[in-house]
Amino acid sequence: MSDKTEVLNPETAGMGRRRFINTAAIAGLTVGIAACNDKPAAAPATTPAAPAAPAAKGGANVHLKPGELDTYYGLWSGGHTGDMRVLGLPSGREIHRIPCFVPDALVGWGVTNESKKVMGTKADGNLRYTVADTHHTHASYKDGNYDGRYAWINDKINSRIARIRLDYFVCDKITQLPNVQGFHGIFPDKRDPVDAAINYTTRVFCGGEFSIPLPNAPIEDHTKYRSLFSCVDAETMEVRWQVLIDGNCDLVATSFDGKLAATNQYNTEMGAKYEDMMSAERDACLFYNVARIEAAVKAGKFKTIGASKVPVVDGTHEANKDPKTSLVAYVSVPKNPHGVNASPDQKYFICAGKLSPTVTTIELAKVLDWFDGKLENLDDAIVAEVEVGLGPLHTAFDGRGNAYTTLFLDSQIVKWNVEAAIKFHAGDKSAKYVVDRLDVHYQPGHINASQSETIAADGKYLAVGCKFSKDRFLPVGPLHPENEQLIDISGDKMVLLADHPVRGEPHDFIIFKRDLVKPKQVYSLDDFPLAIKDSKESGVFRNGKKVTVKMTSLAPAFSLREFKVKKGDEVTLILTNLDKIEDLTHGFAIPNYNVNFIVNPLETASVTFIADQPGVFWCYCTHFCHALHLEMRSRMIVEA
Ligand code: K7E
Ligand code: CUA
Ligand code: CA
Repeated sequence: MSDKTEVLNPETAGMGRRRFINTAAIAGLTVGIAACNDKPAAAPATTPAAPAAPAAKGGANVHLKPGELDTYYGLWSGGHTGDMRVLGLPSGREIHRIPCFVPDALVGWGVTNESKKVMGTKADGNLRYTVADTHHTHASYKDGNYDGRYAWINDKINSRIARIRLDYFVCDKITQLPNVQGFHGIFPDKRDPVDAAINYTTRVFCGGEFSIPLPNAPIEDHTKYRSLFSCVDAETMEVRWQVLIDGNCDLVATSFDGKLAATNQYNTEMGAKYEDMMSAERDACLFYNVARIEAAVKAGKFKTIGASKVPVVDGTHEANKDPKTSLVAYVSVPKNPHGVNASPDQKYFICAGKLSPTVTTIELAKVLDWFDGKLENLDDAIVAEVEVGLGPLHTAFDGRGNAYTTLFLDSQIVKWNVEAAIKFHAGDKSAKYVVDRLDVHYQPGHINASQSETIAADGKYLAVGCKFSKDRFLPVGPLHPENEQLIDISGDKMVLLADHPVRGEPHDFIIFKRDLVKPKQVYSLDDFPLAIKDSKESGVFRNGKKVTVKMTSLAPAFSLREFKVKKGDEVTLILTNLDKIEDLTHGFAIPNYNVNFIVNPLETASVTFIADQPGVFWCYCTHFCHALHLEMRSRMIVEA
C-alpha cells in the first residue's frame, strides 16, 4: 500500500478538500452544513486524503523531557463517553479521567454506594442512567479568574449538571434540571450582580436547547413547545430559578460584572425540522438580567411547571415589551448562530454565525443601557457584524484584543482583531480586522486559549477540537479519533505545534495555569462518615439477613484475611484504605459478583450486594500496590 501523503500535492489536496465542502455549502446542501451536533456523514469519506501539515516554523516546544511537568491544566469534556478528562499542556498528555455521569470500571464509579448516591438510583437500587453526553465544562471564578474550587459539566442527554471538586478532582454532586431537554450550554457567573462583596461564582447558568411541552405531554403541535434557561446554585446544586423563553437556548456566556448571562439562539422559528429551524435570516442572542430575574422571583412573580417546585419567570417576548422592566433582551443576530463567548477585556460577547459567515460583536454596556431605557434600539448594541469565513462556531481570546474563531466548513481558524472589526463595521473599510488564518485538520468545533475567558488571558496556547482526523493518525478501523490540535499564539502568526488523538468526542474545554488549583493527593479519614479508622474495628456484623463487613487495607494485606456470610444475605462491605502514602491505591474485586472498586490513600468506599452464590471467592487487590500485590487477598466464604 502506498502512503497517500507522499503522492498527493499537499497544497492541492488540502485545497480540494476545503473547496469540496465549501461548494457543498454554497450549493445549499444544507445537510452538509452541520455543526458539532450533527456531523456530515458523507462529506469526509468522499474527499482525498489531505497532507501532513508543514513542520511548524518556530513555536513553543511541546516535547517535555521525562520528569518535566506541564505548565497548564486542561479540563476537557468527554462527549458521549460521559466523563471529564484532565490534560497537561503543552504536552497534551492525558493525566486523568473523572467519571461523573456514567460508570467507570477502574474507579468503581457506579459500583460503590458512594458513587451511586451521587449518580442517582432507581427504587431497585440500580443506576437511573448509564449514558451521558458531556459538552461543556467551566470552572468557578473569583475576581475574574479561576479560583480552583469547582468545575461543572453538562449531560445533554439527561439534562444533568455535575460538579467536580477541584481539590480531589472528583465529582461530588449531580443535579437533573426539571422540564429541560437537550441541556447544552453552561457557564458559571463571575460575581454577584448586586452584592459587591460576592466577587466569586455562586450560580451556574444552563441553556435548554430542545423546546418541549411544559409540562411534558404528548402534544404534537410544536408551536406550543417552549424552552427554559436555568440557574443552579453553585454550592447546594439546587435549581434556583428558570426563565421561560421563546425559541431555544444553545451556548451560554456570563459577564464579568455578574449582571448579564447570555444564550445564543438558533431556533427563533421554533421549528421541529432543520429546514424550518434555518428558514429565518436572523435568530438571536438573549441577554438575561440576573438581578431583575432574582427580584421577580423574590416578589413571587413566577409560576411552577408540573411537579417541579422551581420558580419559573416569564421571559417571553409578550411579557417583556418594556425594556425598563424586561427580564430578557432578544438581540437579533444572523442565521443559526452557534457559540457565545465573553471577551477578557470584559466589554463584549461574540456570537458566531454558523450558517452566516459572520461574527457578531455585542457591547455589554449598550445592552445594560437598553435595560435602563437609555438605548432605544437594541440592534445598536451590535458594534460589529463582520465576515470571517464559512461556518464560524466558537471563539477564544488572547488578551491582546484578538479573537480566534473556528470555521467548521473552511477547516480553519481565523484570527481577527475585535477593535478593527468594530471600526470596519462603523464604516472604516480600510480597517483590516482579519489578522491571520490557519488550516486545521479537520472541521473544528470548540476552540479555547490559555486563560481565555478570564481577566488573565495570556495569549500563549490555543487548542482546537477537530471533529474529523481522517489521515492524521494510524488507521484503527472505522472509528477515527478526534484531533485536538495545539497552536502557539504568542506571535503574530499562529503556529501549529502538535496533533493529539483523543477518544470521541470532546467538545468544550478550558486551559488554565497550573498554580490555580491546589490538588490534594491523600484523603482525610474524616472525609468519609463510614471510615474505619482502626483495623481493630474490622469484622462481620450481622443484623438478621443484613450483614456489614468492615475491612481496612494496609499494603500488602486486607485486615480480614477471610470472612463468612450466608447465602441470601444482603452484604454491605466497607473498605477503608489506611495507607496514607501518596500514590498508594488499592483495589477490591470479588469474582462473579460484579464488584471492583479502588480506595485511594485514606479513602473509604462501600458496596452492597446479595450473597446469592455459595462457595469460596478470592477477593483480591486490583491496583498494583506492593511487591506482594498478587498475594494481597481476602477470602469470602458464602455458606449454603
Ligand atoms: Cu459547538 Cu455542544 Cu459546544 Cu460541540 S457544541 S463543538
Ligand atoms: Cu493492594 Cu494491590
Ligand atoms: Ca434559525
